[in-house]
Amino acid sequence: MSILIIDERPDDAIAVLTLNRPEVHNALNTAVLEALAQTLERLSAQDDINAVVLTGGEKVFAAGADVREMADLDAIGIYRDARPGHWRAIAAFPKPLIAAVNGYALGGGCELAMQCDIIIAGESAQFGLPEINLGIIPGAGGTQRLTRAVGKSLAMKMILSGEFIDAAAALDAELVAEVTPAGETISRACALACKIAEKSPLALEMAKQSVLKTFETSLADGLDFERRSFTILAASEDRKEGIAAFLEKRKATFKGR
Ligand code: CO8
Repeated sequence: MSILIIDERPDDAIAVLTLNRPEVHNALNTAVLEALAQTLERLSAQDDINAVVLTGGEKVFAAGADVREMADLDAIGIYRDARPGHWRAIAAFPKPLIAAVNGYALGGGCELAMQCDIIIAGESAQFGLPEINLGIIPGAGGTQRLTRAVGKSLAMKMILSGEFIDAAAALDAELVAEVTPAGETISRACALACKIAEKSPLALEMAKQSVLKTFETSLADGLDFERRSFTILAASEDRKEGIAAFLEKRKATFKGR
């Protein structure tokens, strides 16, 4: 059985990727991260896919880095590790990426969910960065992305104590966009992905880049980036089609040109 199940749905212009190492609670070893990075790189070049949903199991999204694999790495091994490259490739995916989280999203699993653009959580979801219990700290962006998502005090509490938060608290803290009833997380994430996938691929990519700039730049530079992206889109066929469809009271058909 594949460690990453890939379900491409070109009719809906989405793909659903499922982490599949249930025997170790979907622990993210190098092979899973490599498969995920390579799949996203391939999907980024595929015109019939405009959005991707990433999910795990019913009880566990992912319980973090594979502790057994990590245990054998010394400092030089970690320095030469292939995994940071895979994490960067995942972060560079240009299309909308939605995490559908049920159960535990811990350590690297929480970091993976936070690398997605939107998190939809089932009622059973639990988020945590328990690395402190192992005598280490988050190593795939957790200290940065959690703090930006939920603010300093809650991030400090979670990172310093290793305590988890449930789906309701994650919604309160704006770590997730929505909480769904049990059993509806993936269908809701797919419905949202389908809705997003109907939009102009160019506009989606530039909107994603512009929002992500918020975390990298000053307001002035971010506004400048947004303005340039807005201007570039004025040259697209999709903009003409979107405005014409609105004026003609019909549904737009975007081509990504
Ligand atoms: N790695 C490897 N195996 C794991 C992991 C993991 N992260 N999590 C669970 N497993 C395995 C267990 O060892 C167990 O295997 P076995 O049956 O052979 O003993 C099996 O999965 C089932 O686990 P449990 O029996 O523990 O199941 P429970 O339901 O009792 O508990 C928990 C579930 C709470 C999820 C518990 O398994 C747990 O606490 N897991 C570890 C969570 C954790 O510490 N995560 C952080 C890991 S460190 C990290 O993510 C750093 C990221 C840095 C990335 C850097 C990239 C460059």
